[in-house]
Amino acid sequence: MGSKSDWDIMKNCCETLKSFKINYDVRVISAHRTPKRLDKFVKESEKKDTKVIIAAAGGAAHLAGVTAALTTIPVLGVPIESVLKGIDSLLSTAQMPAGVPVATFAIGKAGAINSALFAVAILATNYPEVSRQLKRYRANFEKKVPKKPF
Ligand code: RP5
Repeated sequence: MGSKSDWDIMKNCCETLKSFKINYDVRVISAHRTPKRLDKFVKESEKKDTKVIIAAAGGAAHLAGVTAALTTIPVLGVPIESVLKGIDSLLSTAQMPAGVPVATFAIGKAGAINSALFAVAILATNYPEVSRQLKRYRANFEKKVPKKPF
């Protein structure tokens, strides 16, 4: 995430990954404040055979796009709420010119959780146990939705 201030939202992403027993690492890395740290992180991620990178940032949110430019590891972008209510973050993350994609999620908590679930779905294509867990999660999810509103 681009700042420590993003953690309150991004902890929801980590909790979701944890619930699927997915190994993850959490860093504060800013594309504009710590560009060298970003470059180092991406190089290390490639060496470690990291499968997915989730990048969360707010405002002029270029973290996901710059990360995607440095690697072919799939990059999932989470726009963080900002003074413009996250619309700036959403557009900065989603509106990548053709050639370097960032899979972009909803602003804030929903995006944080869904980015984790999407990472799980990517992993599920190669790891049958993860696929089973995801199917179980969806089945339970459905049970929680009441059939009537009263
Ligand atoms: C972005 O600027 C960060 O991702 C954060 O959402 C926003 C504000 O950062 P702070 O000023 O709170 O560190 O780069």
